[in-house]
Amino acid sequence: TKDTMRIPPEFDFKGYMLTKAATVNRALDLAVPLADPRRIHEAMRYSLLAGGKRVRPILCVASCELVGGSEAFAIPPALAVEMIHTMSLIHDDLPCMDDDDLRRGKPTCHRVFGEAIAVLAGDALLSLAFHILSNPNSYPSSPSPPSSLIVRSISELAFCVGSEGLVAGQVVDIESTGVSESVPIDRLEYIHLHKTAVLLEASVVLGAIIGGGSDSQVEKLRRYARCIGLLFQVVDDILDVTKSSQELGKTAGKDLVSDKTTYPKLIGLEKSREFAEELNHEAKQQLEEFDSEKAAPLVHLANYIAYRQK
Ligand code: GRG
Repeated sequence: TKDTMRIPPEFDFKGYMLTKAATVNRALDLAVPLADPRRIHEAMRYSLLAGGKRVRPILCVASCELVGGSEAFAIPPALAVEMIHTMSLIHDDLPCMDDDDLRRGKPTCHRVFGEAIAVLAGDALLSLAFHILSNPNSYPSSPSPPSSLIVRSISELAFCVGSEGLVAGQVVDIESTGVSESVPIDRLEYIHLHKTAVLLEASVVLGAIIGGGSDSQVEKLRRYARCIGLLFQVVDDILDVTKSSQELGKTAGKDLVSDKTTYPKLIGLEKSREFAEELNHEAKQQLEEFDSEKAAPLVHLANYIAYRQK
């Protein structure tokens, strides 16, 4: 019947994520060999291959394939965004920033290799990301993508990491930490858009650019990524409250006693859940003009971010 025809065909999301993550992991492993000096490459590999979910590289590949590009074109930008993600985590964990001992369930880079090597491992990953993205020989396809598309993606990524992107988010976050009054909601949103959404945006946009997407497709996918970036953080805040209240066996969780400003603190749990629903809906609206079968990975990725349990 008409109705059953509208139901999108079955899509094996788990299988999709596992397959793509395995491809990305193999390429990451090859991209950072244990060259000399050994210690720095050990540190880079330690953090890069520590078992992240690979959400950013998978978004990059999915977006490239959605606009009709090949997976091979998306591999260098996918590696680049994961390297930048990892370097931002290494630097974020340093004693001069968040001073964390654990990351992805393992001791942080500076805990294992010392602060100097951890700073340098972050710097080296940032540099390697741009080397891989800009070098036509990194593309496991012949021919490699047109150089005009490569240049556009370099510019996009460079802007997103810099002082109006990731770094801006981190700076405003630092400036907002430890202040006695709670952070206003527009500033909270600014921090999330810059610390989290901007790199998800670059991941999706780089995939769309390198895959040969039109300007209007790139902009649709950019809006999709911004929505899921903010969604990621709103859900994080919600899980913070619900998880800790479960753990403590009462309604008020650790979130309400910690000094971190969160969405549930500012607008309440119910409104936060509504906001998450709206963001998920808005993200999917951006995909409406694409072929629904081809858009399935990005639709499921939005749901995965919205309905995850940790
Ligand atoms: C970029 C030059 C430069 C400096 C870094 C430290 C810093 C500036 C920015 C901090 C960025 C930061 C730590 C953002 C939080 C990102 C985030 C949402 C992490 C969690 O991502 P997941 O869940 O992690 O995808 P996995 O481990 O699965 O990869």
